[in-house]
Amino acid sequence: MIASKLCEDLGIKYPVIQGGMAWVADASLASAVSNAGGLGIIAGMNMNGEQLTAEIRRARQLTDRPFGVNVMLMSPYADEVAKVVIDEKIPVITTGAGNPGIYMKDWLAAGIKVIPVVASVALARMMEKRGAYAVVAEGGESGGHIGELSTMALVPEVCSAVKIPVIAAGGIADGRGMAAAFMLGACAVQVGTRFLVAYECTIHENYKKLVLKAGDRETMVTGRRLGHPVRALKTPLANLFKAKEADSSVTDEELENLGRGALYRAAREGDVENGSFLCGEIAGLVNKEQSAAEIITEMCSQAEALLKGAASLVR
Ligand code: TUI
Repeated sequence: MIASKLCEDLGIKYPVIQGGMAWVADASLASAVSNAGGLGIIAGMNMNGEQLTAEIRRARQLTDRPFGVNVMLMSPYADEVAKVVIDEKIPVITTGAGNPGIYMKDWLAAGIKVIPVVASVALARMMEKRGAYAVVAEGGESGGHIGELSTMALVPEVCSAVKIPVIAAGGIADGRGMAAAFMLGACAVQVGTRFLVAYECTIHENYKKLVLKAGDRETMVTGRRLGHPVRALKTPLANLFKAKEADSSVTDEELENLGRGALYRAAREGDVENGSFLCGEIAGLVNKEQSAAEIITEMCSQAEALLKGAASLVR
């Protein structure tokens, strides 16, 4: 059984945390992951306070197990979401796309375990000082908003810099990635892309089909010019965005407008032409639909077997 102290602290069976994916991570997926023994996460990114409260209550109908909320710091609703997690007594939150410093004091006073997603050693250190329970070290292999470093370099660098638990993310979709993350010093993994094709994931069928058929070179990064690089599948919108980004006659505002609503169009409407299908590099390994429980148990049993067998590699 692959487990760590983090599992005990969070009240989960397996050290697998679900990514807080905008327009994807709803009560259905989060409750399925929590029921399977992982930590389900509801994305706060695409909801105002009222909508998030309703989604949290829906998840409570679907599971008795602990689940968390992701606070996306670039969201226009971040302030409302930051308050709802306290009012609703959410036990654990992850944050993304920024520095959650301004909310930390209130969250910690409410007894919430705060797990910021970081893309650098500097932010990991700062979060440890501010009282974070753990950090997710997320490499640029991930889908969505990314930093500069790869998982292979970021995870051990963060592990060496802080004493709090480190959760690895970015490019992890099977037991091999999970075992490697443990070898780099992580004590849990955060998984996004593989959960996109879970039966309990409610995204549009077109999104699932694109992920299932994607090969190793079918994601790309756009948005660097705007200061928020995002990894997504190479679809018509991503290619158009890239072309416009390189064109100095296109203003930043025009670029922002091109991306507006694109996550919704992908995840909820399955609009292959005009949607932005956020997805990690590991999509090439994600080839079958399964339940969240199958995904988690398969990953953990494979990682356990690999870690147990690793001694045979050393003479
Ligand atoms: O947040 C994510 N992934 C996301 S958020 C998202 S929604 C979005 N939509 C449009 C544009 C941008 C985002 C889709 N995917 N992952 C966590 C993450 N956080 N990755 C990288 C970071 C990060 C980057 C820089 C965290 C902090 C940071 O710097 C903070 C600072 O002030 O030092």
